Amino acid sequence: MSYFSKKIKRKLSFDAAYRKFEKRLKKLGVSLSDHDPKESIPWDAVEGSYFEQGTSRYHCEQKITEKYKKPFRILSEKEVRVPCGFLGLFSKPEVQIEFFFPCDKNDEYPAFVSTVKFLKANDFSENYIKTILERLRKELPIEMLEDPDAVQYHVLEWIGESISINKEDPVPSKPRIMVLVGPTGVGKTATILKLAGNYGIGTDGIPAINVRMITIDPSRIGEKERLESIGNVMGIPVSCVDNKQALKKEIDLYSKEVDLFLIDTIGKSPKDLFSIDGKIKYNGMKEILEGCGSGAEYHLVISACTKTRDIEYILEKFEPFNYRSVVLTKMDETDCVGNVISALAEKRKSISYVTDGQSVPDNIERASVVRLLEKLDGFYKVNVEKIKERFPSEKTDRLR
Ligand SMILES: Nc1nc2c(ncn2[C@@H]2O[C@H](COP(=O)(O)OP(=O)(O)OP(=O)(O)O)[C@@H](O)[C@H]2O)c(=O)[nH]1
Ligand SMILES: [Mg+2]
Repeated sequence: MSYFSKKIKRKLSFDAAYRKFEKRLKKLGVSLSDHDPKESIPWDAVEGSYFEQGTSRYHCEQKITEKYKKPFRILSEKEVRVPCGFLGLFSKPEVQIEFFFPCDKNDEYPAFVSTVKFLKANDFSENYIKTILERLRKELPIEMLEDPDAVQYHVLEWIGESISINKEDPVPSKPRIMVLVGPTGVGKTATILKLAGNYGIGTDGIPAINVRMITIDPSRIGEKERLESIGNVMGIPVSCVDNKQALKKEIDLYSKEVDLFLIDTIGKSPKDLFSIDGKIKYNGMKEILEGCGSGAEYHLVISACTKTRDIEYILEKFEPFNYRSVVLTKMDETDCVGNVISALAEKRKSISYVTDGQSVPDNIERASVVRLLEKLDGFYKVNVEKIKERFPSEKTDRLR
């Protein structure tokens, strides 16, 4: 590409832009006082000017619109000669226009303003909002930016695409061993009981499978009794172990008859997970869990009410457990799930189950994109059926 045909793009100071515009108005015989006030440029809002070159003014306008997707105003237009032909010996005319973007925020497309409002209201992180706005600018044609419904649909579609759902193994290992780890009080034990109830009792005509619950926190006052008393009601046995060998022995002993082992663990603050030298301590819990063998699936339990920064911290600190996905609890206690969606998308983690209440075994379901999208304030303003078609649930039953 020759020097002359390269696009010239430079920023001028406000004063320079002002002087150029004033000159141009004079040339056209228009004084600032008789200039249409509706058309008048907010002088204090001129950011600096830019140049674009094309075969015609219309061509330049098209290029600017495509490139920046925001309103602009033209300051000047002139003809330039661009070298062409053999060795650039000839030249052809082109149009060069000088333009600027008014800083007035209200001049932004309403679609951008409403999208930011929607994402902020739903607690999405700053980074996530930036990424969505970038996609709006890059991927939607200008006509679509003027259609609020189309914009809202695409924003929801992109949010949906950023949610990753954990894929179940088509043929689950036998026995399947699920271990729930996570911070204190997030609902690990409650989730174990809900899973045990749904898999062990069977739902909606789906036959029950053999389930056994194991807690590795037998010393905790009341926790073992809680599991045992609810386990008794549901007819699901519970074992208690406190070391690696005992856990391995328990699994080996029942592995022929049990289809699913659900392992409840000790809740700990992520701050207590590591000693100063960075080694995992966690009261030896990781070591005890080695008794599950290498085929165990780890799921990290997180409350949906946690702040984005804390979620990111928890996701990171529990990484040594090599968890395959996240169980989101307490969805009933919050109306904002943007925090969770942002953090999980950023760390590329998938979700396996969501829970939404204290009732055992009812308040649990397999995670789905639509289940999370429906929690967003403003979801029902879009074409819900179209979103459901776009993100169909893989399974029709509740958990399997
Ligand atoms: N509202 C609501 N409460 C829940 C949900 N899941 C669990 N809980 C409640 O949260 C509280 C803590 O639940 P647990 O299951 O004891 O939490 P945990 O993670 O086992 O706690 P630790 O063992 O102490 O770490 C209990 O009162 C549960 O009933 C949920 O989805 N929604
Ligand atoms: Mg517990």
